[in-house]
Amino acid sequence: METKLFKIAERFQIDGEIKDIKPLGEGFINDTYILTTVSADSPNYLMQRKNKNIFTDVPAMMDNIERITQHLKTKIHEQGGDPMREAMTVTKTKDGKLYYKDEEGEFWALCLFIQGSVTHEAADTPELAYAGGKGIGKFQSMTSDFKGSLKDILPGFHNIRFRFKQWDEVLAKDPVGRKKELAREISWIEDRRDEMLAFWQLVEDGTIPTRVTHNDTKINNILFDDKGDVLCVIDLDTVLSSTVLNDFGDAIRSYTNTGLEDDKDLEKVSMDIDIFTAYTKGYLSETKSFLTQPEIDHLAFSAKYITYEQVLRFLMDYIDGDNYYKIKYPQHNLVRTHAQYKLLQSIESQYQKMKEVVKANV
Ligand code: GN1
Ligand code: MG
Repeated sequence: METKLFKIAERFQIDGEIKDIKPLGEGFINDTYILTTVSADSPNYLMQRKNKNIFTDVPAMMDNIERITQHLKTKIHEQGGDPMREAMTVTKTKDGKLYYKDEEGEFWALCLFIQGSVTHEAADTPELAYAGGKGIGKFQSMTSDFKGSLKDILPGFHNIRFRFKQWDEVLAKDPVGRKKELAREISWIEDRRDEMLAFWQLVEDGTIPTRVTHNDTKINNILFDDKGDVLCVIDLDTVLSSTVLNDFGDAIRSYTNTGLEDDKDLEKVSMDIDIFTAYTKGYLSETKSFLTQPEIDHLAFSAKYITYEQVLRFLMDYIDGDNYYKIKYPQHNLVRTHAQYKLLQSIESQYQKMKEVVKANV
């Protein structure tokens, strides 16, 4: 594997001599490596094999990423910031492409590793949550005047009508016979179907506008500096045109969880209202000037929406026989389903309070 990785890396415009390439992190979708160079004066890189089963048009995805990062860099430059540290930089291949397709048909891409940056797996403090909220808010604010159009590389990604279509198909098929043991879990989804569709209807009829969105705003997709300030937003694979509410909701799903996304101990899982408050304050400090009233009115709801969608997606993958998410053990997707449902219940029970927090910060 090592030699193969070296061979692939050599296709790219790397500044310096490669020292080693090691696996990094635990993404569910792509395989990520950190490429270090020999000299301390040369940068290091993040190298990824993009999951071509999920991203069926990697060239279009990389094109989206490049256009957004170029837009961000221009903005950052105008505002006197450092475009190399405050935005991701895609490293091209020696023949000027944004990706390399190997002999096996796998797609690879490289970006610069930002020296001194750190990631967090959990928002342990309100300060960190506030900084994360500001980070996503800034990303949305800087892209709010993006004029180009993004290719829809993941049709229906956070679209619950589309997810129900997939859901209905998977349930009708029940390919591995798991449905019979899951009546309770299935009712969690069905009981809320209308409520979720009513929200999505507002996106479909334009009451809630569509803008540039990140679509995977987990805390580990933000780079911080060693002082805890946000440097930049990474993992732009899912940048799409959608509602910014998805980004807010997904961040709340990730930041405020007092347990793990796949916690087996449900006692540990709940929504921390202090973390919610801090994230919301940070987020709105950057976005309240351009968000519309319908967007603001649905911020708290978006946390329910995205967490619900995640329950559905994990459960659907379990019923489907575990084809989408990487799993570590046979029941993993079911454990994830239960943990995310516990989080959803906690969000639902604190919903009024969440709405008040939003109101107090606009
Ligand atoms: C996936 O790429 P990663 O692991 O950050 C998924 C998200 C889910 C998340 C659940 C393209 O994100 O939508 O919310 O897992 N990404 C894709 O943790 O499906
Ligand atoms: Mg990620």
